[in-house]
Amino acid sequence: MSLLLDNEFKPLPPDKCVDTEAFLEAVSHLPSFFDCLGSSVFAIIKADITGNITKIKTAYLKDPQKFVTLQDLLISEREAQADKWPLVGATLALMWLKRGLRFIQILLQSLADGERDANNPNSIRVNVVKAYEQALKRYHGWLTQKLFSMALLAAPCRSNFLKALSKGEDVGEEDCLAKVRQFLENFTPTVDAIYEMYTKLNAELSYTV
Ligand code: 03F
Repeated sequence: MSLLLDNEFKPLPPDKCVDTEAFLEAVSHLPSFFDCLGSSVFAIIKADITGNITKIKTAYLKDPQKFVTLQDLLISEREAQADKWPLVGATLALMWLKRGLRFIQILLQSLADGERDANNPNSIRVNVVKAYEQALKRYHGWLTQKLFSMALLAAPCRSNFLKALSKGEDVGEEDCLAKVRQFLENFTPTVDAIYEMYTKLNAELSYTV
């Protein structure tokens, strides 16, 4: 079993266009992480992320030579379904997937930066709440926010979370955090580039679920 963090994202090219196939390969390793977390609330999150990856992959496989970058996919959908876009297909799936990726990025960054509750140093609550408030909360109505509260109660402690990232391998905490920092080196620019693409194409929606 390999370290989850060994499945790194590719470096972003100078034009900041994200390669669709490499992106799909990299995100495909994320859902299995939720299996180590136990609570059934994580199954809901896993299903949402997996569903979005599948939707993007299905759109991509219709014409891999045409949809080399994620931007190619979005622009093609905009042309084909101008009346409904961006509320369609891969565009909508990636809109939500990127919010989950932003959540993961902020959570990992906060852990790497050593942000902790001094009274409860083995809790990741402050890190998870920070990530939620910045990445997802504004898109969630009260019911989904309740679901978040349930997930928060079921969240693992810091040491178990780091162990889960290491897929049970016996690596020390500092080694694991070093891997987290290395993982973020390509992950953060990729997530940023996807956000910039949504802004540039005016594809971002702000409705709540
Ligand atoms: C909208 C919406 N999706 C969906 O309705 C909500 C699903 C449940 C969200 C529950 C909130 C949970 C927050 C996370 C708490 C985690 C606690 C952490 C403990 C560690 C969209 O769904 C569909 O996606 C779209 O396809 C559809 O068309 O309107 C559209 C129609 O609806 C969301 O809000 C996206 C939720 C993404 C959550 C990501 C959470 C990631 C959690 C943990 C990450 C752990 C870190 C892993 C590290 C791996 C490192 C390598």
